[in-house]
Amino acid sequence: MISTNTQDGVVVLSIDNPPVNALSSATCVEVIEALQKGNDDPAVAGFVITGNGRGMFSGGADIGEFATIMQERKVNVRDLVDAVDKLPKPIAVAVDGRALGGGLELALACDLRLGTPSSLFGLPEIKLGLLPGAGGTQRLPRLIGVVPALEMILKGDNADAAKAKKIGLIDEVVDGDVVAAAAAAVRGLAAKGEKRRVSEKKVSAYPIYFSEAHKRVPPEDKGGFAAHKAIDAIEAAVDWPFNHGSARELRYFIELLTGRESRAYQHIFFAERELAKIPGMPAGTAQHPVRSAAVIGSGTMGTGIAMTFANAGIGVRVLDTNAQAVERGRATVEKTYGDQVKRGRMTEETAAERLAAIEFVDSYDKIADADLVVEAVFESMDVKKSVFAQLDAAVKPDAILATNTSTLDIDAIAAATGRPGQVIGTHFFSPANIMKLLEVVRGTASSPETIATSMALGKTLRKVSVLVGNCDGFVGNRMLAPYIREAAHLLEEGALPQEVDAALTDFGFAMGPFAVADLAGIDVAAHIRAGREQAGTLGPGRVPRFEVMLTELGRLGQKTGSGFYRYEPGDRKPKPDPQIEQMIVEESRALGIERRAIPPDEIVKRCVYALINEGAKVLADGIALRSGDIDIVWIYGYGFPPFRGGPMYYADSVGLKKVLADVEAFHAAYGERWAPAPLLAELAGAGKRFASYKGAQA
Ligand code: T1G
Repeated sequence: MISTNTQDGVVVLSIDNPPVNALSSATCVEVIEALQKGNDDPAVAGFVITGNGRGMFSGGADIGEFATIMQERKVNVRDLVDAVDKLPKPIAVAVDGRALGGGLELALACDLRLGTPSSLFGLPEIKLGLLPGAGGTQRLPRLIGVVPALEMILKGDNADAAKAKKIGLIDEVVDGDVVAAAAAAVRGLAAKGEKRRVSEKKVSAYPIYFSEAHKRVPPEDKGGFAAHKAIDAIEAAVDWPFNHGSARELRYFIELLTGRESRAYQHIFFAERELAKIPGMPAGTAQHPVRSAAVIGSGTMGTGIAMTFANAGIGVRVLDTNAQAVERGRATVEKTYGDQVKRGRMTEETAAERLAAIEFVDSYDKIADADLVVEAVFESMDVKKSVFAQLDAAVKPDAILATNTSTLDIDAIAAATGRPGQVIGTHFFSPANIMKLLEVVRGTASSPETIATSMALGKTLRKVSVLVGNCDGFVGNRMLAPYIREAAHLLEEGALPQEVDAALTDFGFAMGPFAVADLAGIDVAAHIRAGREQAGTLGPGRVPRFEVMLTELGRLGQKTGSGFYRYEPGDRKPKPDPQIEQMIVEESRALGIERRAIPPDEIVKRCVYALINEGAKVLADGIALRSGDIDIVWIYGYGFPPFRGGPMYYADSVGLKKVLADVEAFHAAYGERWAPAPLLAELAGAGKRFASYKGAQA
């Protein structure tokens, strides 16, 4: 796990613990022992710690050991950092790649930090519902100041070498042998009998920095628990001597580590890494290189997808035979990049490069050599079949043909071509250049190569790719239907849009279902409803029809200034509208429903349990490979609160027996739409969790 060599009196320790040089307990023990051995050797002047020379210094503490590290009181990163801090001889780190979490905290404990130009430095613990627990909250503010330390720890983003040098996080950027440079620097310190322990530095700050920081993070019960604790720990660094502040940090760290929130984030961390593991996919399945792409349709989704390719450095041609649509598309792309330059989020050069990578064309022969095509035209089966037939005729035989449909049958679309094995769904979420989720929808004929290429492409496009099966709405939209249906039933029974949305945003959703409906467009929901009504897949029993009523009133949502809410010109803030309240009350009267006050927790249970019940069916049908995949879809695509781990993880944390009992009660009260999913009943009966279900694969 570590190797050592001595360079002119300096012991160099190289950590090599694939895949990410996690500082597991065993690795920490080895490093501590090597330091003690060198310390006892009078010939040793000092130490350098470095990575494996393959672009990874350390990915931090071993997340896989979190569950046991406290119970078994195993040696851990904190012990290693303390051992370094107490070393009488000088020590430096030579960072060749990423130094994250405990890896950066180890570096902070050393006298000197040297990095290569490509090295990255970050404390991402907040993304795991934690704070830096190995001295980071005490040493970082001492080294770079309180305000930059708050920024780095509360955001959890990486600093590249140039920024790290600029903020004083590292001492030197070495374009060459960073280990040799570090060893020389250590020899220099040893010669002067000097050490530069960060723990001995003083730090000061105005209390207002902390009170203001508390205001900028979410409330403790809305995913902000770790952030508030991190701010308190950094404040302790200012108010107390190092050891006292450090003890405070440890207490907060243990509280978070054993807390519900961090366990949910750890679930998401590993669930995200499971996504690429596809059961039954032959090892070494070939992936086609995607060097050039094409997008059909220059509407909102088409241009968003085109920018996604350009942002990943892949040249893309956008085909649209409608000249106005092309002009609108071109204007959207230019405005998007122009705004990013204005906001300082992109340089003029990068914007020019991205714009140059997107070419608008008006005929199929101009996209004949694309490696992959994504169709993003109007959501109609006939339109899509005609486009795919033309693509099949025009585009080179080994190209992959993907559709961005959000609900339609992939197999039916594939059947319009002579290459169904190369047809697949790539369901982007609006705005496609922003939203991280990508549902990769496999058709019955989609070949392993087409699937592997599409999943890998998702990573290249910096998306979180989830492989899902082919059914009405795939995973996300299939579960969305009963969720928004239940929300509509709640309106009929006594709630108002703002009450339903408030209950669900209090639960932690980024937005409530009615604000989302207004954003997405009421006519889109009405169009999908009409399609399901025609196909007879609207679901058991009478389905509320508010989207139809609003469409008839021309209230299509934000784009028309009113939907379930009304909007002031230029203001996206939803405002309750008495007209809507009247419409809803009259609808209840027309349905003979006596309206009642509906408590927020009932609103949450009925909407979230509708998700969970459908999720259980999605899992049993093999449309999702794992319950964790469903959680990732809902967190990255639909704003489900990450601190609750996703709908299926949340159900497991509540306990399936309890969830089933409520679903059965809703079934008795509201009828067939609440028939408990057989898998939910089965797992609850067996005292099992969705996470343990390894059932039918898509
Ligand atoms: N511990 C254990 N396993 C890890 C790991 C870690 N820290 N990081 C990655 N892995 C596994 C991962 O599960 C996957 O396994 C494989 O490595 C490749 O990962 C005290 C407490 C480093 C940027 O939050 O962000 O230090 O699926 O697919 O895309 O304050 O992994 O192959 O079996 O993501 O090249 C803080 C987490 C820990 C960094 C590499 N550190 N890791 O990305 O590979 S908390 C983090 C990452 C801490 C201290 C606290 C990324 C990466 P498998 P990958 P990648």
